[in-house]
Amino acid sequence: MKPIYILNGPNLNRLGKREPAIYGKATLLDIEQYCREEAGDYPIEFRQSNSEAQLIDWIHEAIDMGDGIIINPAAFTFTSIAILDALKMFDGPIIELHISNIHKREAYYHHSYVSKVATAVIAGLGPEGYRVATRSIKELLEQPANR
Ligand code: CA2
Repeated sequence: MKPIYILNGPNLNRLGKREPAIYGKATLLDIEQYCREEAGDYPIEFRQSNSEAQLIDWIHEAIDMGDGIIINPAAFTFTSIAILDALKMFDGPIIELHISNIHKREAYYHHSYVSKVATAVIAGLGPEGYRVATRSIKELLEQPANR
């Protein structure tokens, strides 16, 4: 069993401190705990960075060492062809995750580059979406085609 990489993009280290109506009250540490509970024996690498380059380096690490990727690229979702290119090299399942329903929001949140390579997209379930994503990626990884 190789780890599931759970990667979080810019500003998500501030969760729980501002805009609880949109992003909920959970901190990123709370969310990491939800993922660990849901992952059980499955190893997870839970990380956050405000830097696009760092996220790309972690995707490269996941290409070499990981079974699956859950990624909330935050604002890079809508801007980063570099993250898209890195994710294209990953062979396993990729779940794109957003805490809010990006499609209900301003037009600049409507076009995701990452969706082009995502196996599945979860948006609008709040911090609970991370539990759903962790459960779902484990189920995807049980399917022989994804291993
Ligand atoms: O809903 C999501 O998870 C997002 O990926 C969050 C991003 C936003 O750019 C995406 O459209 C949707 C923004 C994260 C901002 O993080 C905050 C953290 C604490 C308080 C306010 C914002």
